[in-house]
Amino acid sequence: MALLSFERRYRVRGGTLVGGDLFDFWFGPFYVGFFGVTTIFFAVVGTALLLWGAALGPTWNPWLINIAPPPIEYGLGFAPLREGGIWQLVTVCALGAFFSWALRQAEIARKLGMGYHIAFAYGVAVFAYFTLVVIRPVMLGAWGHAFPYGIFSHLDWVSNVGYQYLHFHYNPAHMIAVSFFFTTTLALALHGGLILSATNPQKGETVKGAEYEDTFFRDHIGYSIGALGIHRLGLLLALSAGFFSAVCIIISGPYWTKGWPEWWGWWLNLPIWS
Ligand code: UQ1
Repeated sequence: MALLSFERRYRVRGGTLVGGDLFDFWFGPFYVGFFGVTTIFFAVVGTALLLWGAALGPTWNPWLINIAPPPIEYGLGFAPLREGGIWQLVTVCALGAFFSWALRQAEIARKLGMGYHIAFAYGVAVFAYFTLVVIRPVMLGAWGHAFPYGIFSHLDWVSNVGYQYLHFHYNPAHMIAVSFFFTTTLALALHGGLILSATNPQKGETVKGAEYEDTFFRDHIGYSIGALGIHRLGLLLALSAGFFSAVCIIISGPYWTKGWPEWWGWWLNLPIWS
């Protein structure tokens, strides 16, 4: 496609949420907009803070750099920069950048007269992060319950919090989240396989269309969900994975403090076993 003639049709002014015409232009291939500017601002400041935190720490080994939240004793107050304050500022910048990015997606969709599905989908991932670093720590009364920013340190956090509940895989919402993650990969593998099998044929074969795709699954399992349906299903599966991930960590602590295997006592205590 001649990119420039395509762009002339779609690079139109208007539809901005904030800033009017001020940032309503493109920088090379990228739409700028008010939220493009705020994304860059928060991302640059947040990265600089992480580098400063690393410089204060004992190592430049990228696996071991650790920017930790404040100790529990600081509760929900501000902490000195070297004792979790940098983590707090990085978190403000991260949320500023993530919200800006979502609003930029919404603004671009608005300009093009499209739905807000992409901003919503991205928003669910941001929600999962927000539950870990804001909602759950606030419910537990201390920023120290959030996870640290570091490759190994955040893995250690996940491991420690998991063992705090004895065996995290018995968390029912975790079970649902994992099932959605696996089903998402199954759906995308089937969809990717189906599309390539039909539209990327061997030399000498012809490209097949939607009728072939539907017919394969009708022959195979008696049902085809359809070209639009598979994308609705994929979005639902992926969003549910993110949503139940947020639920499974929110209920760990604020609503259940014992080991997760013990939660299944309700099942063992049903009167039907006696
Ligand atoms: C499917 O039925 C379908 O419709 C033709 C697709 O669209 C191209 C698909 O990608 C897949 C994977 C299926 C099969 C999926 C189900 C849930 C029956």
